[in-house]
Amino acid sequence: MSTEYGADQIQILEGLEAVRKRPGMYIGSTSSKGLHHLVYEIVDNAVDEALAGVCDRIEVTINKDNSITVVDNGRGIPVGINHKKGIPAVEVVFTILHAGGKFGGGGYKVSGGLHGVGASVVNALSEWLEVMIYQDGTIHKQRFERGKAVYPLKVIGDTDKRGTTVTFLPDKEIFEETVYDYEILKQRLREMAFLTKNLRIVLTDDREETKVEKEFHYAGGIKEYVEYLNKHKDPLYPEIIYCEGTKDDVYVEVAMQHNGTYTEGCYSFVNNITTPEGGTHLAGFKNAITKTFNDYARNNKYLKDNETNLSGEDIREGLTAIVSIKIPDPQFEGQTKQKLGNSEARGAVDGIVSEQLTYFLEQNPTVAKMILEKSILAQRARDAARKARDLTRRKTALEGMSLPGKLADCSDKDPKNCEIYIVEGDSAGGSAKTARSRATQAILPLRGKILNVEKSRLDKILVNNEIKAMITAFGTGISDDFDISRLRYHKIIIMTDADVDGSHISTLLLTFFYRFMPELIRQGHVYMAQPPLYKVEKSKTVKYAYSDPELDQILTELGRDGNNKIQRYKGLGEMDAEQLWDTTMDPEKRILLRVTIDEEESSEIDMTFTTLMGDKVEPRREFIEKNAKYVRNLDI
Ligand code: 1YM
Repeated sequence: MSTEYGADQIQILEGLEAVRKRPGMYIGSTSSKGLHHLVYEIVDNAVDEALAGVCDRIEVTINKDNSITVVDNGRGIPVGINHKKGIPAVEVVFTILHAGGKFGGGGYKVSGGLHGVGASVVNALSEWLEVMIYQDGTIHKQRFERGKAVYPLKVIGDTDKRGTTVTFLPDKEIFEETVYDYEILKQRLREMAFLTKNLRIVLTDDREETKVEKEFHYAGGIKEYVEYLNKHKDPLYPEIIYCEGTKDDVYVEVAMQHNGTYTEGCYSFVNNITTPEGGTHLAGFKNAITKTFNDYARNNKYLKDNETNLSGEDIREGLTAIVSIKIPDPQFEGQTKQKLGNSEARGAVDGIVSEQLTYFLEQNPTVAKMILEKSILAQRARDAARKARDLTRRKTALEGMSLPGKLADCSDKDPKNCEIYIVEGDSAGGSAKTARSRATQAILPLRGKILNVEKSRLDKILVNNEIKAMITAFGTGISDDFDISRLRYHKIIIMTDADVDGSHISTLLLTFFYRFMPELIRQGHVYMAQPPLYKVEKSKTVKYAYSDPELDQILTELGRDGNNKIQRYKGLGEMDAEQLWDTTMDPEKRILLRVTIDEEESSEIDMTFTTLMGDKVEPRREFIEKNAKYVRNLDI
């Protein structure tokens, strides 16, 4: 047992104590998100081995007790004594803060954002952690509890294998949530496998009766990633355009393909970490494709001398792209430290993509033709949309704000106090108008289904009456014109029936907001109302249940003696104004769910909207079946 504490060890313990005191500073949060970050920290070290070309298999297992085991077949963390600290290197890795960045340098260790803070943070935030190293014929092991070594590194046997195994149990004293979500890990591990060609990642969930196992292995790397993202969209051409090269020490890889939709899906990564806010690498990419396509269009007479250039947005309409770079010393900027700042990355991506894309277009004139024809249509639609918008803008300027006729506006003019209910159907809209608190609650009833924006361009969307009504009521404008400071209500509340149609309308509305006014969601202005599913009456007592378990609980409370009258609400229309107020609109009592976007998962969100709202029926059915438990919640 190591009971003698030298000065170094005291320092170590103080370091890890700091992590336990302020975990948020090291892993972002102690919610489910932070909990999952622990896994990525350990997996990142294993992926670094794969990037170094000395590891091709990583296994991640969720154990029955919600501990996590990560196994790799790399070189094994060094076990020799680190001379500076006087303890084995592996112990340094797990106990010294910021030792995540490898000593000696070299390789592409990530040092920005929440990542790369390393194994010592995971150790500090784990009830216990065990590491085993298979190296040079022997197995070494060490165990830690809340960051402290239980015993010094020891040899526990012989082996002919190579690699590192880490098992840890997140500390219940630290995390609000300690149950791992298989789906969340699955998504991130799939992404890592796409980004690291030829790495095999196996995820196993051992908590289930019959264990679940999934293997990710993509020989095509990011080319296969683009194929996957376009799976439910119709590709415009069969080829995946691919550029690769190294310039100024920056390794650049880009894969792209257009599809028939009107939305852009460009995702960028630095050293395998997603950069939702982009940065210099993404800017270099966008610049390269705008310039290259315009040059090609001029040289090949798609654009006449007197016609204006295609804009970047026109060219990126329906484009799915992955931009992935590896850079030795990434600098992250911005509030969330997720935006790449290195200027050499811009030049490297721009140079490599410009050169290789020019060559590709010359070799593939039919593909070039399809992309340019689509871009030119996009340009025309954008012009038409701009004219339509200018017209409405001039109108409002001349005639003052002309709010939609169906809107029952509130009297308070301070947006902070105001909310707008978007209500499905005229009859529910009527009850809501009677029920509301006139000072702060506005009601906008929508008739029937709104336009599916996933299948239309902006010019079509702008003539749709329901959509026009929302845009004018919100006051913000739309798309490039959007200005959050003009928002007239700080709460936008979607209120639909608790059935399939209602959830379809909610999804249509959310798709519209997500595609054309994403800031509304990002800044937390969009909510879903939760109408009750049941009303239970017994003599003078009236109770409402918002879920089946709640109904059960209420029936137990009231006594199950046959005198309970249960009414199942099929729609908002079945409630009178007073009931609607009591259950769904009274700010004192109602339940509102705030809609949020996890930027790190935007490629998955995009897939979900395409699956739900796109043209293909089969993937939609699959999605609904896979997510049946959620759909059932909506469709009782
Ligand atoms: C399941 C987690 O951590 N694998 C892992 C980590 C390291 C190495 C190999 C490694 C790196 C190097 C040399 C090097 C790390 N080593 C260090 C440090 N799997 C997991 N596999 N030899 C082995 O980068 O030079 C930190 S991580 F700092 F000790 F070298």
